[in-house]
Amino acid sequence: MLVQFIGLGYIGLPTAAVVAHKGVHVHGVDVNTRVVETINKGEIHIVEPGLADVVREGVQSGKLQASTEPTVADVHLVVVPTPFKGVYEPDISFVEAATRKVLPLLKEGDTYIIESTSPVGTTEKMAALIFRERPELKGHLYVAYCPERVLPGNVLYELVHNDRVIGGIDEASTKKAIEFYRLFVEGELHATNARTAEMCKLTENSSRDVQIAFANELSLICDKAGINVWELIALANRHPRVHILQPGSGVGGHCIAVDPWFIVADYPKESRLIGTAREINNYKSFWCAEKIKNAMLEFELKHGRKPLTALMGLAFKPDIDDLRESPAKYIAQKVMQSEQDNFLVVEPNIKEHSVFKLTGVEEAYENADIIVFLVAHKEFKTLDWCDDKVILDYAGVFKRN
Ligand code: SAJ
Repeated sequence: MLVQFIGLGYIGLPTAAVVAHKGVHVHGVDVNTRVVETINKGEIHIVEPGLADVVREGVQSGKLQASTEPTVADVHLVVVPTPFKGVYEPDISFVEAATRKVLPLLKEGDTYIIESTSPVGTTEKMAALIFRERPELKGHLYVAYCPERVLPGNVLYELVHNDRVIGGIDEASTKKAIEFYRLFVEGELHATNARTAEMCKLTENSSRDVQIAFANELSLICDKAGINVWELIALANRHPRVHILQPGSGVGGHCIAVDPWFIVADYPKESRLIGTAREINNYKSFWCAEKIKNAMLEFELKHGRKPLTALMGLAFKPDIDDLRESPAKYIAQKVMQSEQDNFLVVEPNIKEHSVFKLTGVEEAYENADIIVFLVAHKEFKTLDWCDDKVILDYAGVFKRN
């Protein structure tokens, strides 16, 4: 059996490597020649614990190889990005391009699976496209959707141990796709149809987004009411059926801040709560930036000089080096727009940044007049509270007002 992965990014490459590790031959395809060359050398182009070893082993054993061109295979997986176009409209052009590329190579009995996060109906659309171009395959090709649901940083474990939701365009397709995932997944494999599986992925991340929006809304209310939101949430969570998440400087990453729009774009009238939650979480970052600017002005009025402000954290969540779609980075850019001089920017998880000059944790904490916690990195939690500084804790580092 030969399994082909179209897209060797954060999900495609680890999955390809895990399948190869099970002794199956894997052909990986990526449009980026640098990615292909790196993998064929047994190296990796992304940061993920443990991945380098599995890829090296796969390439050395001859089970894993990469190319810019697809090949004839038995199982084809589409694991490419689905970004936005225009105003929060999902762009499935990469999924379509991958499908068109593999289309001439498909043969009777093959399985075609989409893993990319996709708007509802994408799998059916791709099936229609395939059968339009290759009508002889109708009834002889298995087509399914199975979303990835792994947490960056813990991908290799979660790929194997998480449950999977698998939905085919018909029952035979669902069964066939389940057989494939049994090769390497130890979690449960849940059968459904393609539309439900697509919606399930969007629902998981929208649910988290809505829950975080509730915490963020509470933080805005508590700021006005003079209540410590962290204490409030901890107390409310003592109720056996209440589980409130944590407020922060906004919601980032390439999934939770993105996927809800895939529902809103297609069902705008019905998805009012989901859309509002997105707005609340975005607004929280804007609000933090305004608060910082106000605190700086207040300081200047009181002390007759401009303050030195330390922005603590740039990553999109604690203890990672990933800055993409980061609310902390957005806030830093916003407050530093008109002047860069009176700021110290701290991000202990990266060495250097092309835009921000980085300062060490201790140095910034010691020298700044205003300390703004944007991310709750572990390096910040060991600092001592300072009464003589203005501390704006949007990440819950000290959980004090
Ligand atoms: N956040 C809060 N408060 C919280 C929890 C998180 O403000 O109480 C913020 C984080 O700081 C971050 C954002 O939310 O900015 C998202 O972080 P996350 O850890 O919740 O999730 P991601 O984006 O790293 O990964 C998510 C996961 N989905 C869910 O937990 C439902 C992961 O399982 C998915 O595979 C991934 O999205 C994806 O690819 O869709």
